[in-house]
Amino acid sequence: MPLSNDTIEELATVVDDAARHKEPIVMLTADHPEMTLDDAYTIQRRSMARRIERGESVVGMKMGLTSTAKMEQMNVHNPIYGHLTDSMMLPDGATIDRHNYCHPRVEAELAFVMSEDIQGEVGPRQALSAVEGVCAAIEIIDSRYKDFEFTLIDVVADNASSTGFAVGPVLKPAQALELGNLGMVMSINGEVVETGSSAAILEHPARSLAALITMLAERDEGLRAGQTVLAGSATKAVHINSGDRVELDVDTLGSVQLQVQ
Ligand code: 0L1
Ligand code: MG
Repeated sequence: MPLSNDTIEELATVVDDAARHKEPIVMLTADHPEMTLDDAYTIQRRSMARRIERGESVVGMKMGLTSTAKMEQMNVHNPIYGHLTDSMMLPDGATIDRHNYCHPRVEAELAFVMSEDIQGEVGPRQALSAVEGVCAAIEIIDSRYKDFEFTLIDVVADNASSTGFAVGPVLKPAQALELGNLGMVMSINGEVVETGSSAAILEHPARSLAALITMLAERDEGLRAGQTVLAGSATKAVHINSGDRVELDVDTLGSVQLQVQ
């Protein structure tokens, strides 16, 4: 049986407060084992509604758990999505404060910038036709759950751990670029910590974009022109600490950096 509206609102407040105050919480399914994936996506949307009431705006979406490495790390088999707000956007080269996070990690990603609204069940080619440009991106994920103990349903309710992202220069048009097998190298303080290929992002980043649009269609939603979409990580997530300089280089797309203080 789905959770009642009151319980959904209560749990949306719990995850929203945890993200706002950086206070880790016990996974929601511990007290609500009956929670479904659909409930979790509703909780995610209700927690976004709370952010919007506080003045934030949704600037895009992210795909999560897209690589085999990440799926194995999480012991799951399907990708998920989350919402990105303007408060999560960081300029390329930004300095972030480690103390503003619970247990932050970074992921090596690609991002799409949409040129048109798009909604419905689409394939990769159609999804790409609504894209203006593409860029290298670092995502910061920061699960709000204590000791990283959570199920897939908990992660979805917690907006897929979304916390921050920075993108490099946007290259256009995306359709003219070969995106299927770009080398991706993530370094911390000049030392390579993860290497991968864009092929690891659901086999092709455009497949990830199409999967997102198709999942959103289940709720009669779509993407809007101008939104940014993080296609998902090509590698495992890496913990960051004060003093770290994180750099991601992507073949032909260029690089993006973050500094942790
Ligand atoms: O971006 C993602 O791949 C979602 C990660 C969610 C789980 C985690 O916090 O590791
Ligand atoms: Mg990610």
